[in-house]
Amino acid sequence: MSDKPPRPVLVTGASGALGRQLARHFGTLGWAVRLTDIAPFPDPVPAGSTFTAADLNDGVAILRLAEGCCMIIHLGGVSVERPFEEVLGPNIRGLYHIYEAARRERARVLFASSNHAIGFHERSEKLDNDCQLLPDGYYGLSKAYGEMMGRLYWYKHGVESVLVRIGSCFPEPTDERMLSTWLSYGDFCRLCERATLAERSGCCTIWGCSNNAASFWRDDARAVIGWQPQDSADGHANRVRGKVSGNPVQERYQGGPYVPMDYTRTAPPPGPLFPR
Ligand code: NAI
Ligand code: 15L
Repeated sequence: MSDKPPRPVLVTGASGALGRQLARHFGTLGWAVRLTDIAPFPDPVPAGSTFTAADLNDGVAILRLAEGCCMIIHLGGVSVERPFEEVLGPNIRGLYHIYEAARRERARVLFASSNHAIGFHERSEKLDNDCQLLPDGYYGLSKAYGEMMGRLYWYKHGVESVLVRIGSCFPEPTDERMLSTWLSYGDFCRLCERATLAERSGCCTIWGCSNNAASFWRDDARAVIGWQPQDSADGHANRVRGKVSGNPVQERYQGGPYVPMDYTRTAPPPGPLFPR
C-alpha cells in the first residue's frame, strides 16, 4: 500500500481548529492538499498545499475545488449548536454540494460527524456504532443528516464514506465528561490519514475518541481503515475529575452541555425511546 494518496485531497473547514491541525499534519507528510474555508487560512500554507476561500453554499465552487481529488475531508460548517436557519446553509445544503462533488470525482468522503448526533443517549449506556441516532439539537440533527447522506450516496452511487462521530477534539480534556469523549489531535490526524490511504472503506462509522477507559462507546469499523488511537484521556483524570456542571439534564446525557440548550421539558422522559 502506498503512503501517499494517488490524487489530491480536499480539506474543507481548513481554517478551523481541526483543519489547521490536519493541514500541518498532511504538510509534514508531503501530500498534495487543497485547503478551503470561508474564512482566511490563518497559518502559512504548508508546502504542497494550496488555499482557496469558498462558501459551502456555492455548489459550483465546491465542484471546481474537488476536481481531480480522490478524497474530501469534510470539516467545514457550523460546528456548535446554533439556530436552525444558521445550520441550514453550511451543514445541509453545503453537505449536498460535497457529496455531489464526491459522486462526480468518484472520491471518498470523511464526514466529521459528532457525538451530538447521538447526544440524547444516557451516559450509562455503552453504544455500538449501529445505535439509534438521537440528536440533541439542530447541530446534532445536521450531523445525523450527514451520516444518512453518506449512506444514501453509498447505496445509490457507490461513493465511499468514513463517518467519524467525533467526541471532543481539543488539546486536552477540560472536564469530567471529556474523560469519556476526548480525541487527541494526534489521533484525529492519524485517523484522517488512514481514512485516506485505506484501500477500501465502504460506508463505515467510527467513534472519534482516543483510547479512554471511561468511553461511552464500544464497537465500530476502525479495523476497516486500520486505525487505532494511541492517546488516552486517562492520564488527565486527576486534573478534571469532579469538574461537572451541576445541571442534572446535562450530566445525564452523552451530549452534555448541548442537551439543556433550548430545553423545555419539565419532567424527564418516562423511559427509553426504543423499548426492546
Ligand atoms: P471550527 O468551527 O473550528 O471549524 C469549522 C470551519 O468551518 C471554520 O473555519 C469555518 O470558517 C468553516 N465554515 C463555516 N461555515 C462555512 C461555510 N459556509 N463555508 C465554508 N466554510 C465554513 O470546528 P472544528 O472544531 O475545527 O471542527 C471541525 C469539524 O469537526 C466540524 O464539522 C465539527 O462539527 C466537527 N466536530 C468537531 C468536534 C471538536 O471537538 N472539535 C467534535 C465533533 C465534531
Ligand atoms: C462538537 O460537536 C463540537 O464541534 C465541539 O466544539 C464540542 O462541543 C464537542 O462536540 C463536544 O461535545 O465536546
